[in-house]
Amino acid sequence: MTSTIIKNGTVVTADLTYAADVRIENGIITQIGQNLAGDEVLDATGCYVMPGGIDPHTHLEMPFMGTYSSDDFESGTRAALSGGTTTVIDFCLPSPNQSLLEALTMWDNKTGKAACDYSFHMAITWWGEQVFNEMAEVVDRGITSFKHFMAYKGALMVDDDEMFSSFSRCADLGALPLVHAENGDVVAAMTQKLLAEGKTGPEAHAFSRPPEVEGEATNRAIMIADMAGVPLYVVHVSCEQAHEAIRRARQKGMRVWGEPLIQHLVLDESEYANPDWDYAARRVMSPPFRDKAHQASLWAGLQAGSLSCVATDHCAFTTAQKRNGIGNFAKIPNGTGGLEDRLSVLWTHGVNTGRLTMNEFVAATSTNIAKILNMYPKKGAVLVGADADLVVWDPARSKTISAKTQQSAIDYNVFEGIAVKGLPRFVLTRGRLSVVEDEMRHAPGHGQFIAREPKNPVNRALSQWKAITAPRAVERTGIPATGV
Ligand code: DUC
Ligand code: ZN
Ligand code: ZN
Ligand code: ZN
Repeated sequence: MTSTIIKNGTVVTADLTYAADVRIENGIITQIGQNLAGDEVLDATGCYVMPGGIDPHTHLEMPFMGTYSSDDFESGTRAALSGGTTTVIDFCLPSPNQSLLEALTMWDNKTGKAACDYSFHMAITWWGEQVFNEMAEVVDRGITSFKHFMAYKGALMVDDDEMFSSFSRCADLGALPLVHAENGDVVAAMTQKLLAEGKTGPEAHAFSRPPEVEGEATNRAIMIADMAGVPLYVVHVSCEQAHEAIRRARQKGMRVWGEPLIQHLVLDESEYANPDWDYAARRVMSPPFRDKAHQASLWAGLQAGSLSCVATDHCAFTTAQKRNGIGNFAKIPNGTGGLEDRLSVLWTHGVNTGRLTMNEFVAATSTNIAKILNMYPKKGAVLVGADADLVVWDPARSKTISAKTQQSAIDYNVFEGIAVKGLPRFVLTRGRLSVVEDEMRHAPGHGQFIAREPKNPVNRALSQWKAITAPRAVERTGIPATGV
């Protein structure tokens, strides 16, 4: 059996930093120690050997707002690998009334050229007995997290009764509910008002979804999760109001996790004031970029541990696609890219500034989500037996981010012009050397689906805690909650 040795590096995990060599055989880490020898040697002198990044929030080739996001599993996973991300969790999005299992087959069929491993979250976009029943099968197929959109009224949005029914079902299945927390009714009303006032440009997108709509929905989702007795993961936390709700819930003993995006951490609402329509529209996403006070809140949350994982919500649309919204901001496809720049931007603005330790960086980009989604220690770890998804991180390499050199299929980059210091020297996905500095050596099709086990704990505010005397049975039958 051939072995690869990553030599002379410093291993950095979520809890330890130490000098060691790492042996890889058959895609697995088989030894960590001193003075290891093997067939192929990768020189990590001056570098940190870290678990590859896990992006828990991508939308690859997703049908959305009348079009498809432009990075598919080929370009998307290539972009991920180029920046040191070795696993992506994508959203399977059934259309209203579509079978979850049928949607899953459609998503499976998109992944043939994935170059890194991937998993799915299943979105609950409608509710009924069929969805209730199929959720068990989805869990059996290794998809143990269910996303709920509290926004996109008339399209993806679920009501509170549907959300409570689905959260309760998640509790019974040991699955984890996720929420996109924005009050979709209020967003829809504010959108109509702005358009009626003639405010049709991309800057009005931000006015249509102020922090309050996010704070309200985050609070509501947390309370509904508490009543359903299930943990909750809040995606793209962009503002203090949402962060505050998560912080308070955690302080009460509730298992609630928050995910800021790298975009919200470094880009702010002044981007929408750019008079160039294309420039501003390329930055239209939901939730929108916020002012700097909200950014400070997100950084504080990462430092203090009230926010857990940094993601991208990578949902890339070309300028031509964005132009569908000329004359009506509500028709600009929502989404930005970030998959290939997440690690270098977070390292530059987090570790190099002293806001995050290297270990906190690993926790926020890889290990925490691996634990939350039950992929640990197969993913998110540098341990014997773990998948050799590794990034050999060179803190001295630098570049200026530019669309000209990116892997993503779109024609711009929201981080254009940002200088980063800290980039991969090597990236390995299940032992396969896929990136050597700027050179891509990835293999389309190498990526595998990662099935996950259900095991999420009961969630209760401490104020309501009652001892549970027997483990909760996994309920696979029962009367579907009504409330369609
Ligand atoms: N927000 C976006 O900006 N894009 C995709 C979906 C979402 O919730
Ligand atoms: Zn969302
Ligand atoms: Zn989103
Ligand atoms: Zn999203």
